[in-house]
Amino acid sequence: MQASTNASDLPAATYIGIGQIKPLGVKIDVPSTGGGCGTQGGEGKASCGSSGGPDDMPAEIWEKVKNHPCYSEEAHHHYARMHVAVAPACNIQCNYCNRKYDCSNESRPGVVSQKLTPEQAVKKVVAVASEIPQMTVLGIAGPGDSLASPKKTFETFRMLQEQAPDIKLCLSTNGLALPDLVDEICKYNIDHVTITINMVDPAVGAKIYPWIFWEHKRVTGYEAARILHERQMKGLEMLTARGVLTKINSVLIPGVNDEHLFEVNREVKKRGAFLHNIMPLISEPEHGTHFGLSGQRGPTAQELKAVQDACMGGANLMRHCRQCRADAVGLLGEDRSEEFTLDKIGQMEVVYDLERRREYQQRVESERQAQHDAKQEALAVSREIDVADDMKVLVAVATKGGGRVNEHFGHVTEFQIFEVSAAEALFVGHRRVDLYCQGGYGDDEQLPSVVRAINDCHAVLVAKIGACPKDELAQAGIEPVDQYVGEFIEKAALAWFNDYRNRIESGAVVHQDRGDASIRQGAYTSSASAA
Ligand code: CLF
Ligand code: SF4
Repeated sequence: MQASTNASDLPAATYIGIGQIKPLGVKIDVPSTGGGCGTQGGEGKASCGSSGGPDDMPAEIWEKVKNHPCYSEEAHHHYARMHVAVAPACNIQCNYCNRKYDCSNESRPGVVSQKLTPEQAVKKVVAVASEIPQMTVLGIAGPGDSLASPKKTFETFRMLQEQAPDIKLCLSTNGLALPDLVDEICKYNIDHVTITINMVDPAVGAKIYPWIFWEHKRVTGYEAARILHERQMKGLEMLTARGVLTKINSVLIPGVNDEHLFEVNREVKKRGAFLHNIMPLISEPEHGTHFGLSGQRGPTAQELKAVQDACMGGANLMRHCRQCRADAVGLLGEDRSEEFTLDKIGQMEVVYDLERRREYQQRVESERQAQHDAKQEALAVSREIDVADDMKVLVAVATKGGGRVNEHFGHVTEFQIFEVSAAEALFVGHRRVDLYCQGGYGDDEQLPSVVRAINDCHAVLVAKIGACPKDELAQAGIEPVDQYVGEFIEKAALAWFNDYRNRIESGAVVHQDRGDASIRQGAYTSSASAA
């Protein structure tokens, strides 16, 4: 197992999570009072991975994932990550990429990052870590491929480790250069590596990659995909052998690799991948990509879920990816990069207080423990109820973080989606929407698009909602629920579900299946998310 200095500096905690966490963006005060698994062999329990807890995996794995918002679904409610755009070059071409924008393997088209030198990048990370104490992970994810610019990538990690040893290091790559750089990855204690693997059959790969740059020349077609595939598999095996946690990102491209991703899932599991993240293709003509211009569409919400569900039982699935940009800052689903431009950092008084970060994160741990306990209690109650069927429904939740129902319907830019049954309440995805509330008033023109985004849900849990959206949601067959304000999400979702079942039984409501929903395509601007 690879030695890790960055993870071991964090306080030992029983479970992860948020004490009196303050809203992101608020400076912390000095607290007055203290404040999966067999993953390496791919033979772990089905429950481990992104939704797993400390009981599902060896302690050393838990230490690595417990506060990584991408590797632990639970952590993503509480911990933030940031990216620095230090790696501009790329050594392959993907049909869903336009180099004008960031690498779509780990971000999305439509926004361009401010490129940084390693020195600028480290300065930025330290500034962000001082302001956002729950920022625990630095990722390098472009804007090209992190390993196509290895000097810049590793120099950034090296310098950061000296200045901020408690921050976990993470990188994302297409895998072509990976086998040659595994030693460097281990040398810098990079515990988390993502490889984008869209195929294990070069015939499928030839439809996704027009060329790669290999041994000083451009290679095209089947041969290009074959080389890429071999390098990806070799890199994954080498990382597994060294104890580095690997996540596999796959872009779901309907009609190209949708049926093939099941095989990808099995092959990466065999080689020890910790997680498999199946992401929707983002493809619009205005992005200028080959797929965008040739009319290749992305999947619907139900198509994505169906492929993810079909892969259950193989490599553990990540379903909370936000396809964030190469300079993203904040909780997954929010983007605070505008607050940390080089100009603004230059004016900040930066004090990196490791002790204060630890104390803050301990409060996060308490809150996470409370969320975990609340879910277990709610599940125990729910499982007592005698049910004859295995009904499952989707519920949309308005939250601004902390794992609670705490957002006004009109302020939502992203709903979290939970699948609820008598036996579980599981996060299964998110849906981006345009803000309904504009300048204090509801924008009725936005409502249909919001309804479309959660059209497959039976209810939406909110902290508050106005009369007009309430009526429109009800007419669409989605129940607006505002009686669980401030409650932990899973507890609230299970309570609503049990109440819903009671109403079905009493004849007060008739249960009906819901239709499909749309995944929002295109750019996700920081102004929209910050509003
Ligand atoms: Fe960044 Fe990626 Fe590390 Fe996370 S993102 S390099 S593993 S720290 Fe996370 Fe963003 Fe999805 Fe990536 S939500 S795009 S999976
Ligand atoms: Fe674009 Fe990333 Fe593919 Fe390179 S690896 S072509 S930057 S999507």
